[in-house]
Amino acid sequence: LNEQETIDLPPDTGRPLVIGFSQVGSESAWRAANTKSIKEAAKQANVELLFEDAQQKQENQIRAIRSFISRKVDVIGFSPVVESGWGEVLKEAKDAGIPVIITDRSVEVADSSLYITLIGSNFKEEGRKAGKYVLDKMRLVRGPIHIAEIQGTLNSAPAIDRKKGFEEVIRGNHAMNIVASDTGDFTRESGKAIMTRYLQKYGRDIQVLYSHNDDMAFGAIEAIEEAGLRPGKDIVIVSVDGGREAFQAMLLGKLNCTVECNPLLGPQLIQAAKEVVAGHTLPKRIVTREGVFTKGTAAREIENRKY
Ligand code: GYE
Repeated sequence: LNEQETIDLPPDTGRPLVIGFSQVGSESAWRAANTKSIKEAAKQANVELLFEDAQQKQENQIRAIRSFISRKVDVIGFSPVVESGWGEVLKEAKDAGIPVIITDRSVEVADSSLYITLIGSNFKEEGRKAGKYVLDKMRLVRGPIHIAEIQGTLNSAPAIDRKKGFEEVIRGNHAMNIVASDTGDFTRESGKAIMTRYLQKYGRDIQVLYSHNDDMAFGAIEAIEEAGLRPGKDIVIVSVDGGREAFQAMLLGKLNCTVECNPLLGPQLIQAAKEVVAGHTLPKRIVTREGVFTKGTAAREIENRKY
């Protein structure tokens, strides 16, 4: 170790770092992979992790954060289910001198000093990537093109931004029309229910489905098959996340494209927590690197999938 590094080391308190983490829920395969990544990274680093699953309810997250404050954890981590309504509880953490690291979903707060950093994806960019795929895929089809959208959880950062990014790109082509856009909860169940309703209302008029995550797309695929249509053929389907099951669906020809959203944030979270406790300054935003995969590249890529 050189001198610089020794100076930066935290005082050795003789006890492991304690992190309280409030997770959104267990709504999707993405979330399961994210939870596993965080737990494994904590274990590997010998960090004591207090883990709470909020079951997609903001009040549960606020309660968990308050309990972490009263237990005097070293660092609080959390993935906010919705964007707004965090000012008060984050102020409580700040007043208690506990640094907060946000992962995955962003918060909307007037005072950005209420958290240290946000580690996660650029959801608007994911929406743009999905939009670009649709523009390209449908370029030879005569318009108007009817697009159905299944949004993620109402007021969640990924639902807001995946919608915005997608619209921004398809707006450039007047043939593209979003004819239906309902809010689901990022679950397979709600994806199926919403798609069933869309099909009852629009039937064969829907040419494209944009789903804000894989799980809702899988539910929609079931609904499309039950209606006697061929997912991936009669309806072009693009989703976000890029989990293994999406690759399997692409290999079966039922899903056309998935935009990657990497859930494996555990190592970065633990690293950031250690650095913050050591007194290092972190960038306000740490963005994960991601790609786009289609039916054409699925066979080559599926072996590399870690989630
Ligand atoms: O896309 C979805 C999950 O916040 C990025 O939440 C995450 C999203 C992910 O339920 O599958």
